[in-house]
Amino acid sequence: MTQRLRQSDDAPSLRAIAARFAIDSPPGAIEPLGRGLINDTFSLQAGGRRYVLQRINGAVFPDPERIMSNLRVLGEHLAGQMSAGLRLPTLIATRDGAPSLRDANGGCWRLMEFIPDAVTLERIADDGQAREVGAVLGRFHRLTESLPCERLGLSLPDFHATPVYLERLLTLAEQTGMTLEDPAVRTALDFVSTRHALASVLDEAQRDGRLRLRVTHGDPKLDNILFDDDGRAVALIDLDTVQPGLIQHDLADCLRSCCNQCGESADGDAAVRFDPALCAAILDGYAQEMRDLLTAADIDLLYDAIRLLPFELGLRFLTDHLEGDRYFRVSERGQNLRKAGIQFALVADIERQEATIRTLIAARFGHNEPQRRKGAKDAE
Ligand code: GN1
Ligand code: MG
Repeated sequence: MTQRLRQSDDAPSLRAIAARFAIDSPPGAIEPLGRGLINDTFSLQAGGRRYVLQRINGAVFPDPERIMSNLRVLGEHLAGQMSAGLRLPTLIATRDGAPSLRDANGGCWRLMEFIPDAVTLERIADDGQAREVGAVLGRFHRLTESLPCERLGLSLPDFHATPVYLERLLTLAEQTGMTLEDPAVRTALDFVSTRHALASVLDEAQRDGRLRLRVTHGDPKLDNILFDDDGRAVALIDLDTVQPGLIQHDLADCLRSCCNQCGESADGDAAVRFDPALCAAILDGYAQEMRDLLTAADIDLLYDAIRLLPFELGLRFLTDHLEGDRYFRVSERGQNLRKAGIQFALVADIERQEATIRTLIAARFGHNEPQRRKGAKDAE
């Protein structure tokens, strides 16, 4: 079971850990930071500057040092291109010059600069912000297009292997007959049972060569995008899952997060809905950066990806509920089950709007330039 830190319990040792990093001043106030579900993240003040101290969840990431080496490769690649409008958190080495350290319990810790004058948004307020979201993700993909993705290790193997998630859920459902008495679990499993084929749609396209691996962020949800005072999306944070993957996973995951204005927990009364206007604006921003780098297959699989990503996250939440909430942080029992239902409601709304979404995609990426896109495909 994943260990969780409570700041009150661990404040002195947090300070001792922070002091092992190469910062000029003694560590000051340390407080929990953000809404992440996996790692333990803290804000650290020291000498008038602010930092982010983080323990990487060793139960999730098999080799945390690999994350750090990926970040070094990515940082070096982007170093010359920072004027291109994309900031990433700067890593601070330990006093021994290592990128991270292990505590007495084997926990892996790292320290980053807190990106100043930039904030996350709880929800997108208008199309302008949505366009910015698409543009910053597109910029990340465009700037990393020239970084051979084999230079990155797998920080989280099978992270987007939806068929593996599905198989695991079905096996679990078979074994745990008892939990099926819960009508909400039953409803969720019924929803899944009519959509088995969906799980393999991107996997197959990658295996038969229609899609190729590229550098991906892995978690471009709204919480991980920073905006400056002028409303420009300027930075991507939470880079643990940067690894070779499919850009469709990134773009669709971003749409999954941003176009559901109720949020993943849907605390209010409003029905879960995939907002097509926000989707259009995000695709506009993304197309502005990436249109010329996409093949016909990249575009053809976009709708399927948009439907797949909430399905995949729903599978993961539901599985975690049945396994006893071992992966995603929850504040109460039943939360993962409720969150699975919200993701499945999003899938259903996307299915209802299939024609609209396909039209939005076609309008931005076009089916009217076969010559250029054929050329791009031949060049692969
Ligand atoms: C997890 O830890 P956090 O909150 O950044 C998860 C993502 C999910 C996301 C849903 C490594 O991210 O895949 O999309 O929750 N990260 C991992 O909020 O599993
Ligand atoms: Mg994350």
